[in-house]
Amino acid sequence: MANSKYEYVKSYEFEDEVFLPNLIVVRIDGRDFRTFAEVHEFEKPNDEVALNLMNSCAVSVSEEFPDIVFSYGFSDEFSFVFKKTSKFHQRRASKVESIVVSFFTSVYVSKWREFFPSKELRYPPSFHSRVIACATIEVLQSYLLWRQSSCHTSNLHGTCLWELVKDGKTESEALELLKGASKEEKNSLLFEKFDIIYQKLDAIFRQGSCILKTEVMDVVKHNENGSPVERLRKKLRILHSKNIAGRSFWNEHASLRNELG
Ligand code: DGT
Ligand code: MG
Ligand code: MG
Ligand code: MG
Ligand code: MG
Repeated sequence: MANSKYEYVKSYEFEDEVFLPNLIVVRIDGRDFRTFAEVHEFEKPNDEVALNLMNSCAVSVSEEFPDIVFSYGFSDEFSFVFKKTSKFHQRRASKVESIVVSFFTSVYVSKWREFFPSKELRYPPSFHSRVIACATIEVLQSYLLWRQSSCHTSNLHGTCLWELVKDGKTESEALELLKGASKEEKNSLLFEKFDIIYQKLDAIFRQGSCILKTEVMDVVKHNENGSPVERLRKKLRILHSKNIAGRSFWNEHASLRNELG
């Protein structure tokens, strides 16, 4: 009903445009995934299939919304970074985050069977989301450093915890043992007691996953004489890089800097 006398309520909508020069980052995170992982018998501390499902959903999100130029995730979370000049939904935080989180969630459900063909999805998962407005690329790098350190900390802790439990401790005994232990102490516990060199564990667990657009030469067709015709194409790649906030990562991916700086 256009011009209805009730339309004045529209002016009560919450104004939440993320103004330039801020970069828009959306982080989604599984709601009560502790229970979800328990009910679906995910491997502890890391279920590689579940992580691959998360990564595959993040790739779908990046394909669906080309303004997303970079994303980083581990455990039950993913952060999506929009290019600086994005005008996606007039940069309205509530619109942007709700679109990302609802799309991610429905892809998670649709892909479940592909990743867990013999595991029933017992109940519908949900994810929460928030927007982080990063004023500069340096703030974004600090944000990424923070998330990747959380990945390290929680993975190191989780690896120790479940090794102790496998070794016969109860969960609360193991937690008590790990209370206040430093990173170094946890590393030596793994090495001395369980023969595990933490640095040798799979990078996907230690570093998390990032999704980047990279330019690759793709064969688009073959000539009559059989020689391949190549074109430069943007392709999404999943990497488990260390120190995604560091200089060498950002030098290596200079095009990212252009889209974000
Ligand atoms: P929230 O986010 O506040 O609603 O609550 P949670 O329970 O999702 O807590 P959060 O996000 O801080 O931590 C993620 C939880 O998900 C954590 O309890 C471990 C669990 N989780 C995530 N990935 C895996 C996995 O691969 N295997 C197992 N066993 N658990 C996982
Ligand atoms: Mg969660
Ligand atoms: Mg929490
Ligand atoms: Mg989480
Ligand atoms: Mg509508």
